[in-house]
Amino acid sequence: MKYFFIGDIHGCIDELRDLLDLANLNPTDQIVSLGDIVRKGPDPVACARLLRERKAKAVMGNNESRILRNPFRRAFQDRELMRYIRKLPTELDFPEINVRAVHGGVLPDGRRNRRAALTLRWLRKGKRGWEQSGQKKRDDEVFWSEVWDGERLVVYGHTPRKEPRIDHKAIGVDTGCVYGGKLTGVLFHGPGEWQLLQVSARRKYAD
Ligand SMILES: [Mn+2]
Repeated sequence: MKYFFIGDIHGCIDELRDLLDLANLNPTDQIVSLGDIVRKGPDPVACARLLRERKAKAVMGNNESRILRNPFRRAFQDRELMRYIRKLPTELDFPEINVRAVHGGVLPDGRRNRRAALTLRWLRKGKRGWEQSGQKKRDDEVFWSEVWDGERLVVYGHTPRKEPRIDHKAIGVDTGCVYGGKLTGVLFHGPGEWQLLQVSARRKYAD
């Protein structure tokens, strides 16, 4: 059984289909979305539907959380999608491959933290050690995955980059598909045995 973790989809249904074709999974393999399935891109409802059809698991992203908080963002008016989003956990743990899946990141103490799970990027040194900072880097701040040294390999999205970011104990796979970049997935054959798979965005859907 393999596990396939997919970065920020943002409604990019064509690229999601392309990536799943490329992965060529067996029916018993497990698909896991790393959150931000919705907003910005062309068809979030189709993406959520396809993930459900493939019995995918998913963690909540800050964009799912935003839709739940703000009734005016419930523009999809799709009750099935809203029900799906409401049930998403903030983290998923896969002891069998020693992986922890989260949208944003994990604080160095390793404790479950909803805010970090949804939005973590930069850490600053506080009185009691590292604490979560803002979404843009300032002086003396470090990206959380640079200092993460917990038991699990953390697979995450949220922070778009040209290429996936590989750290000692973390793999970041948001490659900005909705901004015209790539949709990236990481396929685990076993603990520590993984490969990156990517498809290019067919076009730029958002700035
Ligand atoms: Mn995000």
